[in-house]
Amino acid sequence: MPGSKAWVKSLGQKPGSKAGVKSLGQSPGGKSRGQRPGSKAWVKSPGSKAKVKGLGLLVIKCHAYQSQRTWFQTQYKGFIYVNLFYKLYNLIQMKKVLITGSSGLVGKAIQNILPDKEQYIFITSKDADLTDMSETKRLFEKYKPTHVIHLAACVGGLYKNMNNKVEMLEQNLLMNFNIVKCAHDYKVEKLIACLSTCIFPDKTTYPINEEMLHDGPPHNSNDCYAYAKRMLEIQCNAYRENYGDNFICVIPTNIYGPYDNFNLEDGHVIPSLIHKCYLAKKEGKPFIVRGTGKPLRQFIYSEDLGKLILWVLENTNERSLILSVDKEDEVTIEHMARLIAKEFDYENNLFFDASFSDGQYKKTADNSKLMSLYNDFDFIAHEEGIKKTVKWFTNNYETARK
Ligand code: NAP
Ligand code: GFB
Repeated sequence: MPGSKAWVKSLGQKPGSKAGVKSLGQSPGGKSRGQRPGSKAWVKSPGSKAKVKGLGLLVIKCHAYQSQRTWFQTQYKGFIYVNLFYKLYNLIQMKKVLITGSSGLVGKAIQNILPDKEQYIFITSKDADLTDMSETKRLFEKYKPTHVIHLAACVGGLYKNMNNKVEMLEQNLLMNFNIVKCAHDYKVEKLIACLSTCIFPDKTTYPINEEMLHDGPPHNSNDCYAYAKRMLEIQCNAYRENYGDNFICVIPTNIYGPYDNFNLEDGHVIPSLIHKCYLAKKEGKPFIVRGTGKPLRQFIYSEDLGKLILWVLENTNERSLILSVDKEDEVTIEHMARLIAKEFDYENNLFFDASFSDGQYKKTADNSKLMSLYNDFDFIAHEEGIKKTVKWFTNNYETARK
């Protein structure tokens, strides 16, 4: 076959050489032996100049092909060496990023966007109950992480916070205390702890920024969760000041996206309303939105937040940083409820039940510090984020948390 080693080998021989002649002789329907290529008769025969030119071109092509092949082989070998070197470099760098809460909304988003997961260790409560110090220690002993992204928490929407204050306080206090202490004891190079804008003071001026965290009590609907998160910030700062540990806090606003908790009672507003609208449409019932729909929120899509957290891991050691869309993108609960109803083509069946609490009216966050560090970040539009989340939920209804 042309281009095959045998074929190239045969053609590589100079015309008139034994091998060359022999192979030529064998070509299907080949010429009679009298007009052997290169023989006087052959040279004299009509069109020989063209034949010679053709042959010449062929040889050049083969040589070109051969040198191309060699070039590719060299490149490929080069690629192997670079790849090997990169792997060795990472090994030497020994960067091991332990991510707690990996099965959650934000943890899954980070897993989805990470091109190369080699350096990352994804932990869930099945690996270790982080409220238990001995289990947390065992985790650090086993993996000896160089970096930690601490996402694990006892999390829920307004109604879960209002009805499970002890759990929200104790679970989060224990997990956070154990993680920060182990991060120090195991000499972690960088810890990213995750707070929330709902922990800022309720009675304050807007927009709120990173420095205003302890300027007053949080909203009473989530005060226990809020104080547990405030203690996490205090603990990180204590290690920064006393030991110079690079422990930093990121502060997201309300997050939504695939893999969220779509529980009708405990979930945050967007996943709960997506589930409610799904059922309302299926059963032909009214789509009930709790409260007045007037409260204001800034919503960030989970994968946008994932990208920002990975960016923080590599690019900044700011003590605390709000991760949010602009304050101009703050919207009412009603606005998001109508986007959801539109996705289900169920707009005309949406009603508000003001007998339910509205919770905090607003918690407008100032993202100018983030924008001063990363000003061209492209946040996904609410319409597109809701479309993706509704699609994910309807496609994964059987397995979704609910
Ligand atoms: P999530 O979906 O509820 O996931 C929570 C994660 O924590 C899960 O992976 C869970 O593991 C793990 N976890 C819970 N209890 C644990 C325990 N005792 N031991 C070990 N792991 C445990 O949470 P999320 O919405 O992704 O939130 C991620 C972070 O962002 C949290 O720190 C949260 O406070 C913060 N935040 C969330 C929002 C929001 O709107 N969702 C807003 C601002 C800040 P299992 O699945 O194995 O139980
Ligand atoms: O996301 P969410 O539960 O919590 O949103 P917060 C609550 C707002 O959505 C309130 C309205 O104004 C509710 O009246 N809402 C309407 C609903 N329908 C529903 C529904 O079916 N379910 C829910 N959950 N809300 C949380 C804190 O505050 O913010 C958490 O409690 C956490 O600790 C989270 O930090 C980010 O935005 O009010």
